[in-house]
Amino acid sequence: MKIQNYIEEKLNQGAVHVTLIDPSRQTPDAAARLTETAQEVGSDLIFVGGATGITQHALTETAKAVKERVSIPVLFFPTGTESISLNLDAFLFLSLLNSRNAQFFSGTQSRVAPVLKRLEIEILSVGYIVVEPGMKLGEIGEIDLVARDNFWQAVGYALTAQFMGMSYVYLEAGNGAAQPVPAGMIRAVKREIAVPLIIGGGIRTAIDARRVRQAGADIVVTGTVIETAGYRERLRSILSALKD
Ligand code: 1GP
Repeated sequence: MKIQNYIEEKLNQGAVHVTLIDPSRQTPDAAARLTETAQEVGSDLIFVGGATGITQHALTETAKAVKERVSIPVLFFPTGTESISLNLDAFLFLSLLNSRNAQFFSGTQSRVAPVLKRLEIEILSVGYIVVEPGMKLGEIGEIDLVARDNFWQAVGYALTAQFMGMSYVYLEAGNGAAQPVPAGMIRAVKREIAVPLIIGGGIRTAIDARRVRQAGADIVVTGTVIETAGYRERLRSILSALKD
């Protein structure tokens, strides 16, 4: 089944949860074990990627180890990194809509697109919008961050993504952010768009997860939480907040 159809089916049943695994943070084997736990507690998808410091070797080995261990789809999440993985189930074709640098908007993508076409890799096109604080991605992506109280600007970018024909809108507060994207902003964007809304960055607790879900997140991405002690229980409570 195509990944996009899989996501659509999952969305018909409720919110979708994604576990993000950063290959620079642990060995491939540890990454595989973490994602296996994520699958056990109910995660629907795995993203492999991260903003900085990912070597091609770590990425390839992590992608391979994770693929061997889990049966849920594993997607490549190419945020800012030069490394690339072509051996996963689909490729998130992200355009950083509020970057000042056209390389992040369409430049890098234009170099990889012919390869993706020839390899017949499934593409999920995503309008990626970075909201304060933006963290490392905000810096390396040369982002004009959307201010946390500027709901209208977030709506403008989200509608831009939709009008450009992108399949998903992704509001990102940044990996390791102290707080998720504000609920009011999620609500404002969700009211306006017709494509699924992905929310990531700073979601660590069941309360955070419930808040973003109730505000309108269709797909919720967590990363850091899997790197902390007691991650199985934390993830389990996030999943029950999203799925109940
Ligand atoms: C994915 O960058 C996020 O969108 C992950 O952020 O590590 O803060 O969960 P956290």
